[in-house]
Amino acid sequence: MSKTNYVDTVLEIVKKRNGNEPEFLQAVQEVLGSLRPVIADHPEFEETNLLERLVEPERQIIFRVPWQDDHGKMRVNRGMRIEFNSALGPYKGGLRFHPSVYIGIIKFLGFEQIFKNSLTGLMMGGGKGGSDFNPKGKSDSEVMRFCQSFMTELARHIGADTDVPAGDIGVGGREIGFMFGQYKRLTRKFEGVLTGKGLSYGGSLVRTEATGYGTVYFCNEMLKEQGQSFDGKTVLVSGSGNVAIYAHQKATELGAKVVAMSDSGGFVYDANGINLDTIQQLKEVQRLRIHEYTKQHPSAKYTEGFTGIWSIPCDIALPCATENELDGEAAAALIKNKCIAVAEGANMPCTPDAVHNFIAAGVSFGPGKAANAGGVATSGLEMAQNSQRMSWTFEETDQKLHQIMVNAYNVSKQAADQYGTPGNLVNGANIAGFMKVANAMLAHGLV
Ligand code: NDP
Ligand code: 2IT
Repeated sequence: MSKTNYVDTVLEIVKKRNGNEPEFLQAVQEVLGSLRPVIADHPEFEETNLLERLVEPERQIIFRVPWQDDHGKMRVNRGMRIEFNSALGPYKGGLRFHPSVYIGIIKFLGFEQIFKNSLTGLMMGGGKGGSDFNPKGKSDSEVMRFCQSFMTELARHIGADTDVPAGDIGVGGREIGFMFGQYKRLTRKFEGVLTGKGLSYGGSLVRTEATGYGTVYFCNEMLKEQGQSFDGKTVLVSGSGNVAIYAHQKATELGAKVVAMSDSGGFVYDANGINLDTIQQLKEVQRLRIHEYTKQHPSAKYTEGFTGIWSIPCDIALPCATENELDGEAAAALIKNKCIAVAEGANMPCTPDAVHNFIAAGVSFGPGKAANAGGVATSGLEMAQNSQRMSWTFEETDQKLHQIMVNAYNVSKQAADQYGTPGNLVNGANIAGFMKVANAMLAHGLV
């Protein structure tokens, strides 16, 4: 088998075994596509079938989650946890509660997480989990009963040194609290088994803000490369959840104006800037839809459909909602409107066509596995604080987060240079993330 064919051979195997999981295939194709020059340089990876091992999760757990709704009716959802790779540490990654969740989504997220966690420089393996449970419209009691049932099964598989879940779409502080309570009750252990915990029971300052802040810190490094900054720039932020809100906050702090935000129903646009207090009240406190925003801000305009946001002229775009929310056409519109930088706050929000268009047009592009690594990095800092039984100040933690993001940018940029595609942070992040994991796997022998 020739060296250049090794990647194609593995891709064929992955397609054959996971043909009905398009998101997982997309993620694997992107990473392996970047690795061709590395594989050519390192015959030991092919000799040890390292890629075949890398694309197969170490463990996949799928379970029934029975729960009772407020009317006493028995309901059932599917729960899952993919423990993908533990070469660098305990499995680490979020839980997603959304009706679209199935094994292919969790595998794509778990696969991305391996390289993302590697890029943080902290010792964390890759994992992901979740359920097709839809928290929208459910009462707090229903969410609690679901979380308790979900944890009743999950508890036997996780632990502070084994597998440490956190939040993702549909899982925030409320859900983490319910799951932590149930874990503690079942195991009689008060330990750092989840991150994103409340500050009163072992959470870390900055974890709530971390993904959004980190994305802006990363994007700021991309802008510096062009001799630019956030100051005075017009920014689009898609989504209005955890990542989007704190991306808005940090971009605004650095002098930018965020003119649009969205949810799965549509987007609001206001040339004078989107008021973050109103968004936080609507989304974090009241859990309402974003169209409610215009009631308080009549100058803002609501448009149905969440993809239209990308046709608004901007300097910087931060997709912070969900996978494949920004396609080739949307990228073409952003390029036409002279957008200079795109950083992915969400996981895989840009389709392969969109990424291709940005890179071909010379738009500075920050891939999610590097640009949104701030969330899991700060989860790693939460684990460190839990192990020490200490907590650090906001400033100290934020400084560490900032340094991790600058470092993730630098290692990605260096790897892109070293392997012949200067400026291509997609290749750079994939290669830099991969090398550390691959070398650890080699050191561990046949695992
Ligand atoms: P939240 O649940 O807090 O918010 C999600 C936002 O995205 C909401 O505005 C939601 O709208 C929108 N959204 C979700 N699904 C869809 C969809 N299918 N179509 C359109 N819009 C959608 O989640 P997060 O902010 O935590 O996560 C956002 C993204 O960031 C995800 O890709 C996640 O994997 C990624 N991420 C999160 C990290 C974290 O620490 N939380 C860390 C790194 C990445 P609606 O309310 O209408 O559903
Ligand atoms: O996609 C992600 O990196 C997350 N949802 C955060 C994971 C974590 O363990 O903090």
